Amino acid sequence: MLNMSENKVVHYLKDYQAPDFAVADINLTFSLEDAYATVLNRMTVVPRQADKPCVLDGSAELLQIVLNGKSLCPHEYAVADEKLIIHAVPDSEFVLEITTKLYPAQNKTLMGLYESGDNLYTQNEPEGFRKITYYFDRPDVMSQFTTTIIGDKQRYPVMLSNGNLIDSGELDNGRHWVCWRDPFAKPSYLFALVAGQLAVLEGSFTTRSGKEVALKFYTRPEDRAKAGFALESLKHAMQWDEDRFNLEYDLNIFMVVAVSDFNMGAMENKGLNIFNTKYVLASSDTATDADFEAIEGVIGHEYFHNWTGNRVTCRDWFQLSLKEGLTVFRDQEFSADRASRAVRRIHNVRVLRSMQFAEDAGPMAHPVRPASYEEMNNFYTLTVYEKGAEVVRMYHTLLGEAGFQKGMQLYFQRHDGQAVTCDDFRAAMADANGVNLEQFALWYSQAGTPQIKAHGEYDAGNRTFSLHLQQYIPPTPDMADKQPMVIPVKVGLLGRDGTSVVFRLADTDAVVEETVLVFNQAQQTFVFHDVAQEVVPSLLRGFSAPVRLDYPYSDADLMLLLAHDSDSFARWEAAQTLYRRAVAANVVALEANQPAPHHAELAEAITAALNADIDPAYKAVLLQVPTEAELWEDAQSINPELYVRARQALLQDLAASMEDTLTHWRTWADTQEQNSKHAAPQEYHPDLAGVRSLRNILLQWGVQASAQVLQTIASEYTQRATNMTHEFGMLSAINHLSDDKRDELLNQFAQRHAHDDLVMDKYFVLIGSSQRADTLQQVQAALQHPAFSLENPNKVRSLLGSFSRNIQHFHAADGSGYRFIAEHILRIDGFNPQVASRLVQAFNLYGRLEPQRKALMAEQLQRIQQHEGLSKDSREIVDKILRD
Ligand code: B3K
Ligand code: ZN
Repeated sequence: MLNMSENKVVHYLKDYQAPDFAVADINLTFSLEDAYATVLNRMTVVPRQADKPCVLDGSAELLQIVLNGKSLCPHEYAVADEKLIIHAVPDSEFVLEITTKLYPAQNKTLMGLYESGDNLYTQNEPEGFRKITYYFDRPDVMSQFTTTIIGDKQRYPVMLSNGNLIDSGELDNGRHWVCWRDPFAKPSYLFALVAGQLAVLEGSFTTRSGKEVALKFYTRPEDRAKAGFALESLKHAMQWDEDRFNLEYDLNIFMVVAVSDFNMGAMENKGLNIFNTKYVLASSDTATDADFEAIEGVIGHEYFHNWTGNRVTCRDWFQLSLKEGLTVFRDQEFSADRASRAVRRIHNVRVLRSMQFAEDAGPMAHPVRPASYEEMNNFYTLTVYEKGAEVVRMYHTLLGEAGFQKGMQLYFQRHDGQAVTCDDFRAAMADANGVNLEQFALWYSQAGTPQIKAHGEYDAGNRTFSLHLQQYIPPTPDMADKQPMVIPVKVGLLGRDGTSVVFRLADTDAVVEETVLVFNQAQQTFVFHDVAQEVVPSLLRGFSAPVRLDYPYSDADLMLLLAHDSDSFARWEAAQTLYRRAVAANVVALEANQPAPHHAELAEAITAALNADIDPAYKAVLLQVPTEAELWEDAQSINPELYVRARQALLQDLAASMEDTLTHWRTWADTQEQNSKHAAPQEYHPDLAGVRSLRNILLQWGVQASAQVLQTIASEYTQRATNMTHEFGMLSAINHLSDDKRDELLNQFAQRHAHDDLVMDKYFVLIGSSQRADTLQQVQAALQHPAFSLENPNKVRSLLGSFSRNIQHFHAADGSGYRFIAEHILRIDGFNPQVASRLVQAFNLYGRLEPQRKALMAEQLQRIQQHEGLSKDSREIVDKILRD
């Protein structure tokens, strides 16, 4: 049922119904003209039940409908609310031919078929295909697509679609045609078309069964040389999927097209991935090491979708995490197997905790499998992706690598070629391993971050350590009362001297150093036997579940874990907890108008960690103080600026105590790079990336400790700026300083890279995220910069997105930040609702703000809500926020 109150259409998971029609095959013919395109869609439709009206999704200009060769008269069909209803269709197979007319140059939504530069691209997930033609635009209708494209040879020399090129030819008037056929049945959201003037970088990969796959990367001609790293990443991904998941590529060609106007990162269309240029193009003088890593990760992610998403797809959009959570888990594992597993894990946890936990604690909280939505585009969220990946990781933690792979095999055996649900995935995991995963289903249906309260005691007489755990899942707007979940808690024990202490669990004879407790009741006590000495537990190792865990450690316990824990996550987490406590103490002091306290012991502990014999990339993450969102967690009546000041005060205090250590390691990092055994040390390489990430965070701390560091940066700038990791690192370190030198260097940067779209994005990020007092003015000025465009999502995300996350300025006490962002949301919403509604989520903290800011924010939210013609995308979000 649809809920039509307030003119809203709400879609509910509980209302799912199987489609009334199947499509045996679909033939699309695109004729590309100067100012428009026509699309002839000829499909063979098979009714699954008699007497059902044929309802197709679509919003394109409709030119003609032909049913079994006979053109339909207007009284034989109706068009309304993005639906085409054909009143009477035959009970058995029939052929439907629908012609539509599209205007790609005017399509600024970047969904459906649109123009960017002079080329044409598509984006159809989740519901873009209905902008192209009338179809059963839902993922459980899968069909074989054949696509013919006809266009001018000069303007569209390259014309691509899914599958294999089966034919092509010349026409009169300088036109030509191509025909592509995809042998694999797929839903409409995986359809893609690209046409235009594009250069190609080619490679090849031989699969384990000996099939040679042509790899083709299409870019603007001037960008071709920058696609080399992405091409190599693709080969690594293809190899890895064979080695780790036993999955081989299935077509003879794999194409990637890079486009600069794109609503998201990339799209896994069958055989024809379309990518934001940001995740394809890189050279070491224009891309940072982090950019290289992101490219490898996203190339992997989209490639891995070929099996987890395309071969087995989602029954409906509520099941999105079936493909996204699983594919994020796979790309995380790919990156971790490539290099620095420990640091990658920490990076993923940091994103989850600072962003997904915030989502879970706000108005948009929803389960990994949402129960309802108004606009599906709003549900491509951190919860579906990142928490979804944690849910998949928990199967892995509970079943082990071998058990997990058995589950994957059964999943493909059962469901290859089908559109299925998260329950089907869970059933495959359970059945392949002969285990019951009923309770595990709650991870898909209950929103909110579970909280674990833990405490423990050692009994010297019985040589036992008892760990008491209690779980609580906070209410979310969609659900008040929650059931206890299955939470894998990985645990080890450390003695007072920092060594690992072995133990035995009650039901076994095995003496072990580590175990995964299956915590599945509201409260539970786990007893560790034969524990030889008093211990400090190391909990939630590897971040074994997406929960908050609170154990009453003393600071000394945490320092012990920080110095000795063999689990790299738990060791890092000890430092995070110490930082959190220190900032909390600063908040209390600042609130009482007292100076923030000095944290001498913490400085000593961090110094010792820096001086320990550990990987430089790991040292770098140890120096990351939790983000403000992690610091305020689920607090109420938040004054965001107070947290910025308290965090800043901690950084200054620690940096001042550690100045010599910081300088020492910075010099060390320089020597490492200079004496590197790598032939081209300026290029991306995981080892050097680790060294550079350490150097850059040391620079950030260094700037806090001494003004001298700015001078050093200024004097070294030109020489180091040949490498973007250094250049961006230096600019980030000085970005908050009010010194004129900062502006000078930033302007120099903008002038030097004016021609490079992706580097200019970095310039806009720096402007939008600065803590300088004049940031809003600088952002306003940047809107006029010739490289800026409100129509380009990368630009909006760089400048306005970063400003909306700039705690100090977005939450300025006078409301100027809220007003500015609201104004721009309304400008963007008129032509690109998806980008606008992302920006609306900057206001998610509304319900938890202190009263004055809350009132200022309410004004702007109401202004958005009352805006005439507001998109349903933005409306869904703003309504939810104001209800909070
Ligand atoms: N599946 C796409 C995301 C589509 C987003 C639509 N708003 C990319 C990905 O997750 O791989
Ligand atoms: Zn994905």
